[in-house]
Amino acid sequence: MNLEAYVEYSEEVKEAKKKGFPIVALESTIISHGMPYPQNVRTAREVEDIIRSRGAVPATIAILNGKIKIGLSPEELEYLGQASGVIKASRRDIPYILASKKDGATTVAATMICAEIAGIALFVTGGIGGVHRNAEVTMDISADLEELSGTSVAVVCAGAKSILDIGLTMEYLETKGVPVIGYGTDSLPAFYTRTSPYSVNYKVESAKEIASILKAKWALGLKGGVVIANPIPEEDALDESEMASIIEQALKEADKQGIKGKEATPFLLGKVKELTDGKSLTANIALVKHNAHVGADIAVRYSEMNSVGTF
Ligand code: PSU
Ligand code: MN
Repeated sequence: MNLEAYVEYSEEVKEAKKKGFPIVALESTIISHGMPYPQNVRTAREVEDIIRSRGAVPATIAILNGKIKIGLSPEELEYLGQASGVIKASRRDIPYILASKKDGATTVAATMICAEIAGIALFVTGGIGGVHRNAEVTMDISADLEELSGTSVAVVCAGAKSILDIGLTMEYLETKGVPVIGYGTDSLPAFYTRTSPYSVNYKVESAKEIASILKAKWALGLKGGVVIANPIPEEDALDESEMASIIEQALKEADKQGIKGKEATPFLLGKVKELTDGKSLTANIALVKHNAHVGADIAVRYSEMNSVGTF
């Protein structure tokens, strides 16, 4: 299969691949649809720097002018952060965007696909998509969950946001055989808050332990992803009951305006930001940075384990 027509690596990532350095993938929907400019570009840069400072190489993934980019230049990042008309790209959108030479910001699902193509095992983001509330009527279930079932990339996130039905999201992941590992926590984090009424499958305390879980899963040929749920730092967490009522309000507003499909998640994120006077954005930035730190540590351990060839 000749992928050269579709996939392009940045110099930094090309070099890292050649030398066998640990690499961490980053998504771009969070940049184009998840945060406003200029905080989006600044955060993306800072997240990349955190990954470098922990001894790994960042690879922000997006589709630009019909090419999948594994690693973005500062100019490309800036462009993506400001451009309008960038398509939110999940699995189904990739072929059209490539063929029509358009721009696409990759979701968790699409970033996992591109990371797997690039041979990158670790991926850091803020929150994954999931089963939306009322999905028994709307059937709105994020393609992120399907991707986690079959694409072998581990995703570090801050758990599932309560704009989703967290319980149904956990059930779906169980059905699909996706492990949900808590990093230092028994409780599944709910993005803005450190806990939720749901438990993770397993609590682990170190990056090394997570790396051995990944190694065991993929050594056995158990295809698919792993969710590594890393709680937002204590000092950045938002108040649980306040967030619950704000999310209710955002969901009502979405319903009133008839927001559906791929617009739902960006709309809800924007509404929550508005209703918290920007506090949700500050929390979002803090948790992504924390995830970058943890994700890089796991990538370094995973890479050590594989190069030494021990169990
Ligand atoms: N959750 C967030 N921020 C985000 C997203 C989710 O807190 O930016 C983005 C991610 O790119 C995720 C996508 O993959 O939304 C899920 O969209 P949907 O629910 O339409 O599948
Ligand atoms: Mn959806």
